[in-house]
Amino acid sequence: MSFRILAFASLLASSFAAAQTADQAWLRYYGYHGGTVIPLRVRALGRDVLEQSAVRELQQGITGLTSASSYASATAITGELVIGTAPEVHKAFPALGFPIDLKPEEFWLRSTTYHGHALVIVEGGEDRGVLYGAFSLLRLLATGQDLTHLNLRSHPAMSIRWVDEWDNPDGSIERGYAGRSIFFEGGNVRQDLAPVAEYARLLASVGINGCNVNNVNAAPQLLDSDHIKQLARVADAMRPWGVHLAMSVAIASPQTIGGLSTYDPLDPAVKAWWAAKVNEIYALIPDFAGFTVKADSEGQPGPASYGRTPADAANLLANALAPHGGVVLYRAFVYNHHADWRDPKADRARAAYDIFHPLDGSFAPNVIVQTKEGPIDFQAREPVSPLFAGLEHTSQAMEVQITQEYTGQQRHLVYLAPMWKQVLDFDLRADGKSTPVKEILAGKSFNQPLGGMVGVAGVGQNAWLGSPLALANLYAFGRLAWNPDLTPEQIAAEWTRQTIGVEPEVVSTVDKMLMQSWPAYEHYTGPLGTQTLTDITGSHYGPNIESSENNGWGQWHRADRLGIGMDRSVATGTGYAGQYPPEVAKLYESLETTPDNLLLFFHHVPYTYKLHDGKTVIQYIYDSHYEGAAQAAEFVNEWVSLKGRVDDKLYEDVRDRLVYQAGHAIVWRDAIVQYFLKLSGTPDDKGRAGHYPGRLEAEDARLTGYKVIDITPWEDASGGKAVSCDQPQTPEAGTEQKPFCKAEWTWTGEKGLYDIAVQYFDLQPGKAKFSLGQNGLLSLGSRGHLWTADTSLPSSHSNGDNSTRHLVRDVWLNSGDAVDIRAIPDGNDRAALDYIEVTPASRNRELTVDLPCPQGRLIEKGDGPEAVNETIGPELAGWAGETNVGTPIEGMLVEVFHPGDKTPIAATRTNEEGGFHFTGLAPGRYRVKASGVVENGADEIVRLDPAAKAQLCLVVE
Ligand code: GCV
Repeated sequence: MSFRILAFASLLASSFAAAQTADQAWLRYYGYHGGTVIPLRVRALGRDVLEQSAVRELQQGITGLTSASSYASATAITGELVIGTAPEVHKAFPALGFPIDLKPEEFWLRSTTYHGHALVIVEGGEDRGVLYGAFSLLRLLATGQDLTHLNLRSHPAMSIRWVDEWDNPDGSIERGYAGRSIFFEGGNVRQDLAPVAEYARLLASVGINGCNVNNVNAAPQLLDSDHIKQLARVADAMRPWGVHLAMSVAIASPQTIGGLSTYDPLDPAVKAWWAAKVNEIYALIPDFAGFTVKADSEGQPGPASYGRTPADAANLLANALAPHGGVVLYRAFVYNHHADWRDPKADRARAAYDIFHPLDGSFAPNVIVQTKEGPIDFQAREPVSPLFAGLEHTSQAMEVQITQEYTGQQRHLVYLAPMWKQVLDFDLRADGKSTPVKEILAGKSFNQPLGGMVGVAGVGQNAWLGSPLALANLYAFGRLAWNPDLTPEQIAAEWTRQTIGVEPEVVSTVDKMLMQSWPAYEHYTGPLGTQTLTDITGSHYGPNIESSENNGWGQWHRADRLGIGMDRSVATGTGYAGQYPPEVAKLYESLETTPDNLLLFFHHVPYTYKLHDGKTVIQYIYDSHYEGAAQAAEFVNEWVSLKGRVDDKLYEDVRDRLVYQAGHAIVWRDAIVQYFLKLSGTPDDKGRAGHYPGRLEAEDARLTGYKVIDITPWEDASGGKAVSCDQPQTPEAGTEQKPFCKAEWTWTGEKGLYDIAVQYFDLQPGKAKFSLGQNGLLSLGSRGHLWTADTSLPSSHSNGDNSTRHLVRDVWLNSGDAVDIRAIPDGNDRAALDYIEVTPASRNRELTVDLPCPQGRLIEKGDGPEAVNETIGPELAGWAGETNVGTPIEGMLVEVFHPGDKTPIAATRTNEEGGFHFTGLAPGRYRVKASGVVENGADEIVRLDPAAKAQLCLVVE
């Protein structure tokens, strides 16, 4: 019996050395929180590669968990943590009488004693089970479970638990929002596959056993001999974690790269080509998982070209794969994207069932039909696909989207587990019996050999999914595919504890935010089953209501002056409702029994139609958008309440994302509300729609350089219009100053302290510069009066994709003050401006974006000290810059005087960010002067109070 204890420290070091690591997601192992102990000594009974991965992971994990906490090795129970397959465990500890009937992926975790020694045993059916058992044990430890009487047996509900990556050979990722591919670059597999191995480790930790690495819009060249060799390296990188490589293939490959004149699935030469190709793959990748196929869909060629069926194509590939144990995942996402929108009976939702249901029973045993969760395309809300009940003689997998294509593209927090869970739990009542989707996928309902879940992941080089909180979706996908009986709340809590923090308040706050995020998003985008109301022919991101209509894509909502919704009933509509088994069909057929949240998916109703609680549809549209946007704003407050309790960098990253989301939720809210207000002509009972207190439209401002433009679609700008700065960008003759555009308003409201939100369009490429000024001077508010529009948002023209807001806090306004925005455009970014919105100052400072002049206050020239109505402290810091758009000025002389004196008592020069800092000033009144570098300096009087720090902005004219 060999004891193989590895050096923990070196293991940790090697994991941190990799650029992109699993610990950036949830495998952080950062502190032990439980009330129990575990042996530090880990031993593998077998030598298999997966067992070795498991033993290393346990050593690394236990070391990380214990060393980062008060838990000391002295308190560890003596004895061993032993891992092995059932036969190995049985052989090593025959007296324990452990079971040997575990399924290959199953595991059993037990704590016991053996000859007086404590023993924790991770037993797996096969090596895969051992690996999953090891990760499960680590999860229990990391989430603080009591392991004193450990006795946990678990096996996956579904055999297929895959992620699909839609990566292209050039390194781009279709619908990916986290940077470039970890698999491909420049047409080939990347040299550096370290991130792939780390990704496989992450996947294995939640039980995912397959990874399809290329876009379902498949590049045929990946099947050539050279690329197969390259892909074998990917398979090698993932193998230690039990993640099997799969590929998407184009059904036309025999013709496009095989040199045949046809790709007819029934042609013998085509069959021979695929058989040879599959043999070639297995010679290099013996554990190859199989093929995924998108055919006859969105321009992809398919069997329909030869009058053949999807079953013909699927079986062709399945027969080639069968001798090697491979499978075909044939996607049911087959529909006509040139449908006739004038035809009231046309309905894309019907397509999958219409095409695949008649083929039930004709697929080879190693074919799995892969169906998206809903009948359209990953919308914020859809009913469950009826096809799950329509294939009783076919293995099935459900495809969900982890990458948030239609659900905020990772810029918005949307935790998708509650959506998936609703689908998994939905009882389709096939044959009048209980047939929840999760049991169909598990193969139980219809007694099928295979089945499972496929998650379109879209991981990239940018911290896997770009947004830290979006990783909860990848985690949840794996956990649900393993055990669909888990609740989204349980999964959220598990993930948060492992990833964000363990303090009860941290866990409960993050979990609450996660759980509220999908409903919030649905509310401020497309409620009542209207789908997402986004730009469906473009970005799939910002609002564009009419993009769904008058085209063949079939994402119609049929909104007109009188009503909204698709009639999909059997009696008067497209008949889609009739594709469900009778009990469910009946539910959706009737207006009365259709749940409100799917009403407009199934029925066309007038805006005045009353929902179950008596509220009209139009009022619900208004209310839900205001509530959703308010909820998005609340996420910021919730997260801010965790300041100091979560990692600082994570805190700032997430806060900035949530601030952005809150702003974009307002763009959504206003777009949908003003559109339906105009279309329906029905006012908002609560008087909000069309009324924006404190909003000053850019098109109503006194404009210098700026000109008024129409925004398309009109609903994406307040009032449909904005202003754009089309000034030439070369400096004016004889000056170094770039011309700027200006929009100026007169504040006619009460005097007081306000926050000013500036709504503008941030286009790429280009980084326009903005400043907010008052009475001709730059520098208003506590922070952020200067900013650069440098965010990367979709679309190349100004619209709801890139409409974003910047907030300046604490601006003192007197009635009659002139307030202005000045901007210098850059490249394609024309510094387009929609409006400013002035609201009473909020107390929540955390919304402030960190920019120069933190907490500074402008003291106007000529104002006496009595004008300084703020107490400020014995420490004086500030920022000096140019008036126009506030370029910071380096090297200015800043002097502090007693008022009336000519000799300064302190002096310094501004640094490269225009900043300066004095300490040790006695409380009192001072004159502060900035001069030099530019001719006219600024001269201000401030009062220093012992209680607080003073920060001052000096404006140089
Ligand atoms: C890979 C949607 C996406 C497409 C995707 C397609 C699919 O239509 O927008 O990018 O193509 O689904 O699932 O095949």
